[in-house]
Amino acid sequence: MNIFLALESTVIAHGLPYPQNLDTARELENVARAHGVEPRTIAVLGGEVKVGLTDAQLEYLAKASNPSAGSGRAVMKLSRRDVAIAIAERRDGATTVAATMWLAHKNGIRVFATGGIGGVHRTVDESQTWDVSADLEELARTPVVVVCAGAKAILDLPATLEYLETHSVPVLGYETDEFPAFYSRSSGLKLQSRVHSPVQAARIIHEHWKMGNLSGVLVCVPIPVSDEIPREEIEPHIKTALREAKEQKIVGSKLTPFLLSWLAGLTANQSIRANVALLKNNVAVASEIAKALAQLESPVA
Ligand code: PSU
Ligand code: MN
Repeated sequence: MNIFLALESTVIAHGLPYPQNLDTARELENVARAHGVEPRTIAVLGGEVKVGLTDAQLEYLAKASNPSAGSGRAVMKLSRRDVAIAIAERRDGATTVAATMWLAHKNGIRVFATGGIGGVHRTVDESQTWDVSADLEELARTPVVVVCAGAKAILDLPATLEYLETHSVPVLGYETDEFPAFYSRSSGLKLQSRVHSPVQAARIIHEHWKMGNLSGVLVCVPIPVSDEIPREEIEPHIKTALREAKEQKIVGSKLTPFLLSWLAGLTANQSIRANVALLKNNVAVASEIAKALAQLESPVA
């Protein structure tokens, strides 16, 4: 029986610069395969939902967002609400965590690996409105496991955790007691439950769904020690990026890509190396969870 792992495409088209995005997209698929799992990178191309991309399609998506290498056709950033628009208008689009979870679920895929989920954005001052990622809403209503390195550190992490609690989404720390902060291993925020193995995570996930819950489960894996950017080092850069976004009046779906690219500039690409490292690590853990879950659901005699 084949076991599948969903991968998102926003990180390729809007999260990382070319050519690191293409190398990373390929590497992530290879990490899954090395663990005996079939990767399925999800995107919309020419108005068609693709669950699994060919190497040429990965390359097309990675280059499209690059002004010098790309096709000149803008790739949309698709959250769940945007998918129908992309289909009707025959557009190309990269799927966020929210859209990827939903499309994975519709296609019978239960485990999904990403870098960091979207969450509740920070506000620099009271003149800004609240910005809450649709990723959180999707976790509340779609039964897919999302393996991540926490929520991006550019977000309001306490508020993001509160939201998940309100919406009854289990949040499991993988060999950690704390909600990881994407670039950094610790945030100071305690988690509800710590698991030490893919099998232990799979048992909780299995019971969660067996009881009829419709929500997803978030598994949080801290970035590997060797690639971590300590909190006190990244935090001043995040503050600078947030101030810049406010000054340039960047809002809505453009905000996350803007902040990530500013951080890359401010850290001389250290943030990109960290992002790639945690993605690979998450794909490895997610692949093992996918196998353990499949084993629980239909045990081989
Ligand atoms: N994590 C990354 N890079 C990214 C993203 C997450 O390391 O580019 C993307 C994901 O696709 C996530 C999206 O779903 O950013 C969140 O965007 P927003 O805050 O607009 O919902
Ligand atoms: Mn938003």
